[in-house]
Amino acid sequence: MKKTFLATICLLAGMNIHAQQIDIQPTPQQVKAPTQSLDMNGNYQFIGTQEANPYAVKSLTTLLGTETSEKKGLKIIIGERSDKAIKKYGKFIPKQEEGYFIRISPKEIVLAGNDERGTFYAVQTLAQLLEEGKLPVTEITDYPEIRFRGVVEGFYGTPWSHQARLRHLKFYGENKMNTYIYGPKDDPYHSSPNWRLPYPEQEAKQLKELVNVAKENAVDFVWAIHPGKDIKWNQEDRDNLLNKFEKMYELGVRSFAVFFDDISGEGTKADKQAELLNYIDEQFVKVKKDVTPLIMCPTEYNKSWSNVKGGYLTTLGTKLNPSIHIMWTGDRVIADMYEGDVEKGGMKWINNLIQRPAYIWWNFPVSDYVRDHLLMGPVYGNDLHIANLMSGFVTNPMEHAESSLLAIYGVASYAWNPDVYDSEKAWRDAMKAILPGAAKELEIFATHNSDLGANGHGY
Ligand code: BEU
Repeated sequence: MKKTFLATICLLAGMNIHAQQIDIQPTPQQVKAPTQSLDMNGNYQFIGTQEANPYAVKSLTTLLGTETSEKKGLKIIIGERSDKAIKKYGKFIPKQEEGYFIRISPKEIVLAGNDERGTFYAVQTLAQLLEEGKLPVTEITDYPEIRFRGVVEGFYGTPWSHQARLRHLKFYGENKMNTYIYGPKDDPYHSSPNWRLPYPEQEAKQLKELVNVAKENAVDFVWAIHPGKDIKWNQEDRDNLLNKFEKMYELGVRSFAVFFDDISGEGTKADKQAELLNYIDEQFVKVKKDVTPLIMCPTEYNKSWSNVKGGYLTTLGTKLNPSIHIMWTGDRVIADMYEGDVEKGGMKWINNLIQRPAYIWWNFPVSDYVRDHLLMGPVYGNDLHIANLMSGFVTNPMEHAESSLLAIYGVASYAWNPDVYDSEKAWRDAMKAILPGAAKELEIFATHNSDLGANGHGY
């Protein structure tokens, strides 16, 4: 009798007693087990759309369509903590940057971000929850464990195509990655010989489009320069570098990196590098006000190539302005991260020398040292409990953009919520997300393309 009564109430409210299972990528921090699901009948009134992050609103209307009736239909309330529409839900929103709170009930749907990115991510989660016109009745509280998560296009070989980059930026947004560092070694305008010159018109136009698409997908487009092969430590080259950054700023770039990896000679001097970076920080980043903190890749970017007695890393640690991030690939060029200790190695070793948490440049699935292999196996090997020891985690992919998506999906999952990261599950989920119509076939292909073979890095 009780059951029939409940079922009748539920049907009237557009609810089903059978709940969907919640399986979100990356795994949220907290999910209330759903007991029912809600039929989304297409009748909605949106509240808060004027104030909310416009890219989150755009993503919401792409998902659900535009508002159907002003004062009728299911209320969908969207916005950031400080917005009028969201104020009363403030106590439920996590305080972490990019965090969000979702409530799905027959009365209303709340998509509340701690900040603009948080709201965007709330909508990405909603998109994954919506299956065959149904949403689970639930509450989700979520935020990332690692502040900067993403990709560094930093390999040797053919740089990715413009179309591939556009596809990637959308994929990063959907999977809650917030960083794309542009630094393909074989772009002559990123590195020598042309780092001093502006991009030709066509390339500049494409970069401008990438910056805009990154913005729409809640991704920081970080443009990196690699000047160390022939830089002169004089005012002329300082100006050349700042002029190039100005040109990139005009294209819309608001995040910058300077790479000093894989060089020799004059360019490798730590005190000169620190002086230049601090100069850019003071004359450009701090002056502009809307530019994010600089990222630098050191020459001694892994332990096996470091000479502690030579003082390179210690100099960077003491001299570089504290806001500047320092990248690190681990104990070796190709390596996985672990806690370690100050004496022997690992995260604690490097953090102690550079006096800040390292920004991890993870060299997987990059294949520029095993070019006749595709690296499509699962993402594993990094310690699951060291998020607090790093400021960022970005993966260096293969020159094959599409085949790299499997690993990138795994990294997105790891970097958001490493404590519960499940390597095999993320790998299989990635196949379903990337090639839904042929996930089984992709699994066979990827299984046979997981081994690096013998390689100089012993990875
Ligand atoms: C991967 O082979 C790889 C290693 C390094 N030589 C370069 N720099 C860093 O890892 C920092 C990278 O560009 C290259 O892709």
